[in-house]
Amino acid sequence: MAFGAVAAPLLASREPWARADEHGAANSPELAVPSTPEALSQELAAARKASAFPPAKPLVLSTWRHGVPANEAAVATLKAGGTALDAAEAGVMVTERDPENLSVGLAGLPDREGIVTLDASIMDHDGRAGGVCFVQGIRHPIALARRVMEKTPHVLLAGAGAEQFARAEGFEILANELSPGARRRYEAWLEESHYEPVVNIENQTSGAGRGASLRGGPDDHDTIGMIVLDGDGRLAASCTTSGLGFKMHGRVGDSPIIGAGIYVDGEVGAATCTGLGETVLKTLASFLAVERMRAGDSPQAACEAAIARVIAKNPDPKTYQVGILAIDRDGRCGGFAVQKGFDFARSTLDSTSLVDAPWAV
Ligand code: SD4
Repeated sequence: MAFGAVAAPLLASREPWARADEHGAANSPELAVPSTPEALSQELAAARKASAFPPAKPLVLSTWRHGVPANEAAVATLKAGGTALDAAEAGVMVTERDPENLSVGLAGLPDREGIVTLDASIMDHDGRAGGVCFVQGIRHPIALARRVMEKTPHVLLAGAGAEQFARAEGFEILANELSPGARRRYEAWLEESHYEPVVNIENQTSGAGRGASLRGGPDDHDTIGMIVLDGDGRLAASCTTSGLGFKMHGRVGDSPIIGAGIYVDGEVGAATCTGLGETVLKTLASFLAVERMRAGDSPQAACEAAIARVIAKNPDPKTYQVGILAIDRDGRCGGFAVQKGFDFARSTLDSTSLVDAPWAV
């Protein structure tokens, strides 16, 4: 797979998601946009040799623009003395509890039966991992995933069994009611009951794009994935989602699967994926990216290699989106996507910026 088709500004800046003075992104010298085509192609070449960002530690990356407030919570956790694992959990909980975010947590889009089922996973520096899938009524599936990691001999609990464990751990199981936004979308979807994933739907169902009209009704991608390197050099990753909107009842995506939605190797780096989970499940793209970093790739090159594999193994890349983020233990980072439209939040202790990822096709 050649990446000659890459035409996007690698790691270029964009309009800040919120006020520049709030997030510190707009005038950051590390995010200068190339002003001419020549400058752009030089930047492309340079950025593909090494990440356009200088290494940073601590560092937090998360998927899509809803990652901006999530990153800020993760950074606050680090500043308060929390570990990478604490930050990865606390960060995505912001997204899980946003009652208006239709893409993560209980307010998310339901499956075809009108039921919201949630997937989440978490992994730490030492290779410990936990996940839950196909759970209902859990406000913070990421916290339950951490509990699976810390309190059971297992890695993944599903459905009723995961809920039983949640009850035993004192989690409240909430009634399965659709949020007003999700109900509206579901009712619109029922009119045609046609399943067609929409590329980059996250940015229409969260943050500034929330409320924008959606093509044809059916929505699909719903996830936040976060990777964290803390000041002590410890890594962690988390991922939480309501999965593809209007999926079949019982469908589980890549997000709770270690190696697919997230992967961490404390000696190497961490990665997380978002997008059409079936394509990621078939390629274990997060694991692949970490293995590429182990073999010497920069995080950016590792992300490009993982997306190349996704495209090689899944036909018609114009019909789906996958985005991947990676960091290594030195605080270098990368991001890449199958196609245009994937953005991610990058935070140091001092500032958060929203970054357009480069893409392949
Ligand atoms: C899934 N990967 O359930 C998730 C959805 C997603 O951006 O990431 N959307 O397939």
